This record gives sequence, structure tokens and C-alpha cells, in this order.
Amino acid sequence: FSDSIPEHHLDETTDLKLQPPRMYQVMLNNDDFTPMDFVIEVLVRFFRLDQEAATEVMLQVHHRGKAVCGVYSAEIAETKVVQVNQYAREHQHPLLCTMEQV
Ligand code: NFA
Repeated sequence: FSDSIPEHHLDETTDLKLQPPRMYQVMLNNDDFTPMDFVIEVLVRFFRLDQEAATEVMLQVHHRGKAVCGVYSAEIAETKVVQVNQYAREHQHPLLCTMEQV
């Protein structure tokens, strides 16, 4: 809507470009079938975690049902979700990646 307001009337509260972007938590969800090692590999490959951090997040998903893998703007979060779900399906695993606005 700020496109319709003359530029000299905009300030930092009305110019949407000066607002921080909405952020999204990208989550992995637990299931009974995906191997733990595959989940760790996904966390290293797509979320740039080291082996130790990836193991911690995997165990958190396993024990609590889901966990945050990273927090990103919408476009990046959507890309992670698509890439992880595609990768899991290619390897015949039911692992599910989802996103939630912070
Ligand atoms: N619950 C899975 C198992 O016991 C492991 C898993 C962890 C799956 C995190 C999905 C996410 N093999």
C-alpha cells in the first residue's frame, strides 16, 4: 500500500521496505520410519549444521515430535521445505519438513 503514498510522506513506520521481513521457523517432524542417520544428513546438507548440532536437533525431533532447524525469510524458508521434502521422497523416506511464521 505504501506504493500509493507520495514518497515524501513516507516514514519508517509506513514504508514496508524499511520493516524487517517476516521470519519463518523451518521444522522437521518426527515419524517412525526415517533412519536417524538420514535425518542428520539432511540437517548437515540443507541447514549447514555440523555433525554434533545436527545430532542434537535430530534427537529433539525424535523425542519432542518436532524441532526448529533454522529461521529464514519466506522465500528461503519455502525453498528449504521444498528441497528437503523432495530429497526425502527421492530416498523413499516419509520425513516431513514444514514452516511456521515466528
Ligand atoms: N523416529 C525416527 C526413528 O526412530 C527417527 C527420526 C528422527 C525421524 C527425526 C524423523 C525425524 N527411526
